[in-house]
Amino acid sequence: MDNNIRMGKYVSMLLRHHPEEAGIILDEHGWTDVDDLIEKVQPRYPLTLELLQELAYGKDKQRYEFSDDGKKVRAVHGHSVEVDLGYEEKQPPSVLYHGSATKFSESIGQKGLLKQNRQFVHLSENIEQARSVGRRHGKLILYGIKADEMYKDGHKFYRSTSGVWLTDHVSVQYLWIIREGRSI
Ligand code: HQG
Repeated sequence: MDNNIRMGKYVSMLLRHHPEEAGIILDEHGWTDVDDLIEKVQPRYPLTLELLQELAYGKDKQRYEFSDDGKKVRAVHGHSVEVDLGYEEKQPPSVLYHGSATKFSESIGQKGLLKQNRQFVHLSENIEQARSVGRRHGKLILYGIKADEMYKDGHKFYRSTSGVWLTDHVSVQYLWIIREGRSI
């Protein structure tokens, strides 16, 4: 694996899951001090401000954001630690997508999409992004989500700064499997 990808995974792990691993502190909204983060990562990876900015605005999607004064940084989605990102509830597009792996399909067929270790279930506006998220876990299975129906039924959605949609749970009635451009 490319060293910058490894470094990005490490920084994401700190900002989303285990800040204590490097002794950084996240405030209640998930922010941490940029200089402190760089200093605490450096024994392991040659992180600089420029590299942190590159990691933040990744090729496929944004992952971190900086405060207006540039002194703080936080992950914009993906957290397992309890933080309040302050995203406003928002009406989603009529359809959203979720990429997963076939090994999970039986369980998803029974329980719907669960947030597992994270604070939210993560959904994509765009099918390509859902594909690449799903492939991380194994043989891809793609789900369509009837977000308009969920919203009408009172489920809450949040759009992260990265454009990823967050919700608490997607029950089976709102899901369908997408196969080769056909739906079943
Ligand atoms: C699956 C990354 C069994 C779910 C990504 C997924 C995303 C179930 C896995 C963001 C299930 C959890 C989040 C059920 C859901 N039974 N398995 N009932 N319900 N699952 O990594 O959505 O790229 O926690 O389908 O790109 O894959 O790092 O969630 O396969 O946006 O910025 O359980 O994290 O962001 O896996 O990924 P994850 P995810 P970055």
